[in-house]
Amino acid sequence: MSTINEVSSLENHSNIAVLTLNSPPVNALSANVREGLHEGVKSAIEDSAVDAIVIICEGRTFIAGADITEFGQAPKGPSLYEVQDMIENSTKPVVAAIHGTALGGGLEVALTCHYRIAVPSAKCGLPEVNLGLLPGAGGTQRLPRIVGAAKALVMMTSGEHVPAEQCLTMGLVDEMAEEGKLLEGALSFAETIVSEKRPLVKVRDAEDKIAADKGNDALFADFRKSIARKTRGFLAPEYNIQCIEAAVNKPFDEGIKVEQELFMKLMTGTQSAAQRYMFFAQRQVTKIPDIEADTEVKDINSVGVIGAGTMGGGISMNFANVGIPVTIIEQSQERLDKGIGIIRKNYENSAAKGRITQAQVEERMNLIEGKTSIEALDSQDMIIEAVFENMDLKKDIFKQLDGICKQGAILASNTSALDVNVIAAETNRPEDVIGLHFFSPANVMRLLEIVRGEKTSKSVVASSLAVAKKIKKIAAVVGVCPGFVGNRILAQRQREANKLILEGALPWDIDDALFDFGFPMGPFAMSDLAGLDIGWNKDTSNGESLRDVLCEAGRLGQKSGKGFYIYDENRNKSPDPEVEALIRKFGEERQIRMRDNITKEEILERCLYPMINEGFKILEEGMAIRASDIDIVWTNGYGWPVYEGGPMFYGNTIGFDKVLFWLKKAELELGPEFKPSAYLEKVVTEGINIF
Ligand code: T1G
Repeated sequence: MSTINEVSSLENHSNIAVLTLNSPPVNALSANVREGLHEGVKSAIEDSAVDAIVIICEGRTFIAGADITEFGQAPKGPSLYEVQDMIENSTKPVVAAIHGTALGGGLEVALTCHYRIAVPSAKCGLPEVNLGLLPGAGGTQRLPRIVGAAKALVMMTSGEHVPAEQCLTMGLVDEMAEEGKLLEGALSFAETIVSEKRPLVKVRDAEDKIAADKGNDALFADFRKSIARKTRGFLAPEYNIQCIEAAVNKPFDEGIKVEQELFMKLMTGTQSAAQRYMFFAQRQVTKIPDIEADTEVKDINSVGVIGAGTMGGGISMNFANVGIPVTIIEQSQERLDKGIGIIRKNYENSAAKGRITQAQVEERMNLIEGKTSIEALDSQDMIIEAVFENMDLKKDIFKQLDGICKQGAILASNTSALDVNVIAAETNRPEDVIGLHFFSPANVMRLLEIVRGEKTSKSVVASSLAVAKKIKKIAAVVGVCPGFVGNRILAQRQREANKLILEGALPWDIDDALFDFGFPMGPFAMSDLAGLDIGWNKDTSNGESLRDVLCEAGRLGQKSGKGFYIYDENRNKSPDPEVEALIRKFGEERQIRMRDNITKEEILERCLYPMINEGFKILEEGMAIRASDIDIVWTNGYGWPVYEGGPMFYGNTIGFDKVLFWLKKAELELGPEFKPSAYLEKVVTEGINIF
């Protein structure tokens, strides 16, 4: 065996040269890996004893893409194109032996090999779209030539990782090896290729799969329509489609030019910068500086949930979905049956949509047991309280749990705003108490705020992070403060949105501005969806607030067919002049001077800049570990468009100095609520990088 460089080696197995890459964690195409590939294939080609070459990787996976950490750096070593040319133009067959995930540039390298073999557990994909990019090493031109335009459209705009069996069916993989025996399988496959004198298949020359789609504009038009809603605001999906159109309608090399031009546009744009930032932010968020790697992580093999309402039901489904038995507690059998009935309905809806099988519905329902006595929670590893937001009720429940639950059980509250330290103080084991703030619908929303109390043990935090990963949540560890991170920042936007409508901006103007920015819905449409009467009491209502006025007018939101908007029978909303009149009257009665020159830009500044400012206050107070954690919370729980990177990344994109200047001006003109965070001032004056 000869070492090519620190991440690659070459060894002849009789007449087959095996080029092995070993560059943890995911054999990304760093300069070293590219050099290893280039030099390894070159010397194997030059070795007269060699008839074929196998490229294989050590570690958890085949090449998982270009090395994203090298983006934006000065290029070193051979380019990916040079590597691919060396492989594709080899005079000896080159076989890619795939395990783990062959993704992005990794699959593009494999597509320049003449043959591909994989183990059944392997997956292949071109997920560059998730980084705001497109495959920039020929993948946009080679993939359609192997799987056809229709499949390439789905793979490249969804970024899905396609299982090996499907890859074999699609022709993306030519041979399957036995699980765990990839090298043996690859060597015998290479032998067969040599002994049967099989051709050096260059994917770039394959035309049969795309021939049928030439000029088929309807295919692309229909596909664009089918993903329009899901990809609203993103540039990359459209650019991926344009590359596939080029692959179908242009010669290979011209298609490559289209790919290169559109790739550079995305690579140098803010969207991809934001999405790459979010890629690493998602990997950083689980790293808690003061929690060592050897911190005890408790096994959570059974869970208790208190409350079978919307949150309790959704939370329970997360655990049943991954095979963890759940005991749900409700005050009455009737409420219990209602709650469990809704869980079954949700599962059956998923089965009806083909997302799960009926057998899985029964399997999960069998993992959910209902009880009407809290005494039943004496053996579970974790208990999650999900009753309505009332401190006295929660304190009482935790006092009871303290006397019932086994030692070492994690006692969690799903409170979305209350003080977890006060709740923990009701027990003799505050170190075992933590906040687990799920987002509604809890079985769908990926975000989980893990609220670390002042006495919460490191083991309980580490165990909660492990549980979050198990139930496929993106978890951020936050401190105890009103509204934690998400709701605390939301309050800033809500306050300004409510003030703006009394200054003359109409609810739909504000919603449109935030919708166009990329939020799935504006604050007023959101309020109508949730219901304007949450926490409203008609007996005590006195028309003091606009919400009082709307509710007193029977405008409770979607559920009453009208709120800030009026709704048709299909719940489609439209602006309502009656609301405009109500708002104007409300303003006149309070001598509020309204103006009609509030621009979209002003609405965005008024709604977004205070959010960024609050983010700085949260960092200042240590209520979040990193700025990127705040962005994780807002992109995964509150609809901040990921291609804008979250409030903190967005603030940096537009310039924290600009945000500071705006806040200072607003503080003078509009009030002390705009006072800039001291930390923001410090970051701007000292040029501190908060990322
Ligand atoms: N470059 C650099 N580092 C990477 C990386 C990459 N491509 N992929 C993963 N890592 C790091 C990651 O930051 C983490 O580091 C560790 O590896 C484990 O990752 C020309 C332009 C492969 C499915 O988009 O989807 O090719 O935190 O925690 O859950 O067309 O990583 O430990 O320090 O995610 O087992 C296209 C991205 C690139 C795939 C493994 N490729 N990676 O998941 O582990 S663009 C991708 C993933 C491209 C070409 C274009 C996943 C994974 P740390 P992890 P995992």
